[in-house]
Amino acid sequence: MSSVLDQQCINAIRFLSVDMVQKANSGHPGMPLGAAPMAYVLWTRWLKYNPRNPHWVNRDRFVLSAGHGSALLYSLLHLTGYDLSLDDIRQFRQWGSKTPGHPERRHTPGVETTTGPLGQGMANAIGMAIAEAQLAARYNRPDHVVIDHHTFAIVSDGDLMEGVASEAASLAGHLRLGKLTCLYDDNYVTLAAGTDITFSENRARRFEAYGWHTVSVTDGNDLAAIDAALRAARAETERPSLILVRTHIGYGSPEQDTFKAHGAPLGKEDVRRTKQKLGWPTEPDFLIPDDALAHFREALERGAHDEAAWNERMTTYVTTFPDLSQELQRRLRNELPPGWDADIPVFHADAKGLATREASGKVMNAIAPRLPALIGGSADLDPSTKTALKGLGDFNPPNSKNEDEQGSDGAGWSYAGRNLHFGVREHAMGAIVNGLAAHGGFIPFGSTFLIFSDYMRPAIRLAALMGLHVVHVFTHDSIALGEDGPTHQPVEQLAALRAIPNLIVIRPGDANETAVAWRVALETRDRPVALVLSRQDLPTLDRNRYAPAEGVRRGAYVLSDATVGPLALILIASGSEVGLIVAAAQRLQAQGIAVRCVSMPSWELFDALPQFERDAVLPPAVVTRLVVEAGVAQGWHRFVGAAGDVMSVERFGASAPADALLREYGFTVERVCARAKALLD
Ligand SMILES: Cc1ncc(C[n+]2csc(CCOP(=O)(O)OP(=O)(O)O)c2C)c(N)n1
Repeated sequence: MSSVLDQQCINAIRFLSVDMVQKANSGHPGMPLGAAPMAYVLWTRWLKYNPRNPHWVNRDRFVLSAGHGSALLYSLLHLTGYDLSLDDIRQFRQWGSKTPGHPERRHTPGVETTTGPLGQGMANAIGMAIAEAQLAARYNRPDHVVIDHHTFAIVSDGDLMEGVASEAASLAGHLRLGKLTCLYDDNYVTLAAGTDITFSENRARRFEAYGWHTVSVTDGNDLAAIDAALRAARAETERPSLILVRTHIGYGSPEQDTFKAHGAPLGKEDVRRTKQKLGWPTEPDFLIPDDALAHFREALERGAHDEAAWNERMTTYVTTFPDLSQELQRRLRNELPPGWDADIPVFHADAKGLATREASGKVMNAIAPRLPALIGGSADLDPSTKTALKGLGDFNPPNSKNEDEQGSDGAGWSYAGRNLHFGVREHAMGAIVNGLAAHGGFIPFGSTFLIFSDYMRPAIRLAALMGLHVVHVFTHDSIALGEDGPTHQPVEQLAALRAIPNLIVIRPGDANETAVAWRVALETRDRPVALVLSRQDLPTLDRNRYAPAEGVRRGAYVLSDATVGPLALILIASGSEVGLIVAAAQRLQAQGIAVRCVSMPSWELFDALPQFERDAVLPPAVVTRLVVEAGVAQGWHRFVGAAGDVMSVERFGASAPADALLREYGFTVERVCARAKALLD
């Protein structure tokens, strides 16, 4: 039985949301109307948070995966006392407001992750639950539990339909993330239809098959049943829980149970009728009864108390485990430990050289023991991407030691393990590393072939939008991967990644550039970085002869310069083509052509330089410029100008050995020299 006060509180959530949407004349009233009761029970009885300190480390994480229901979240944040005023609520979806169309991390206090693209939030929540499990396993000690929180998400039909959430849910079940609970707003309606025309599998059984614990609540207005389901989820420590709550989209409105209630303001008249139907005063708008507000604001005292209790535990922990606590706190402050880079190798000049993926693997393994925040893995490709952190354990549930330990790094299976095995789930990997980064305490990395960055692009984009510090390791970066053929050979992927704002893409040209690229990737605290690496060996340049690889930090730098005469030509390349332009430059130089070689691993880093520094690398007076890159030319023209040229790949690759492909596609010293001369002519 719910009390009058409960009903008041629930209706306060409902009608704040409805009024927000109505005033903005834009937004989604249906979901908050139906989901308000479950949100109310969760936020007043179960969720642990301190509205005065949204960054409290040990808070429960809450993700509104159905981000279109943002009005619901803003209502909760305002009512419980976060720094989100009624004025902010009134400014829903307006320019410069703290209440954007969909929840945005770093924009609104209390919003943990940016949601809206369906499925992502649920997968982020799974990343957050992994984060909690890993930190708890590494830092908690008997009687000294400092990391101990739950992760909750409200998910919708759209979330459960999307592949990314399905991939992540499958992994969450396998990983037995018992402290994760998803409340499913099971309302049988999506944006454009009833679910009966698209979505008819038994969702509970599907999640049970994934290894989840499920509970059904047949009436989404039954607070006692929702509460009991949350209690059952809390009691279940071995499996993640999905609570299927039968709700009604647009509850109480004339359009209840239809898709018309999903994503459009109800309209003045229907707002009035809905308020009347649910026993709510029709005036004024944005009404919050004092009793309801007082009840919600109990969260302030509860939160302050919970955080104070945790602070006490932390104080004891700090004195009992000074080293551990220092490490933990440094991680939570997002700082690199002193000496983290002390073991990064220097690679000696070598004409045969090594693949940049190999160099990357060596660098990662030199850094990882000194940098506990570095955790990650690949989508079933680490033998190829070289991203395994040797001897640092595999992340899997305790006592799950598989009989068949294929793929193990050999140092044991536990939640303290730092190698995450994502399985063949690129999209979930992208969203899960976002969840780890959003949680805090991690510099997560994910890895796959560059071609499959397409499979995780939505998550990469969101990392860039959120400014999350994650590192992507993309190997097999061009047609030169060889025999696997055009399905595996990236052509347009580099351009596609460079097109994402706020993502740093680095394609290093040799082993030492790779080492610097990793430094940049780890020192960058406020955005994602994609490292793009070769499968094939690349010569390690002699840095006594060529400029230091530190030039990577500037995005582009002069590797070698004309020794005689005024500069006639600039050759520019990234990654595996750097060695090619270096060889071509030698030949052209021998023929008396004054040529400069520029290694340009990162457009974004270069673009960040002041104009005069960019001009020093690419002098405006020298217009004869040739770019060589084994990918589409798109975007390079702004660096070569109208008088320049780009040697690129403007069609799909082919199945053949790498040498043959490079020859057939024109990536030879002869062809580079010929193209350069044609330009000069
Ligand atoms: C990846 C993605 N595709 C499409 C959309 C557009 N969209 C927003 S909500 C929605 C479906 C809504 O259905 P449901 O998830 O059941 O939410 P409800 O209608 O119950 O509010 C769609 C297709 C989106 N936000 N994200």
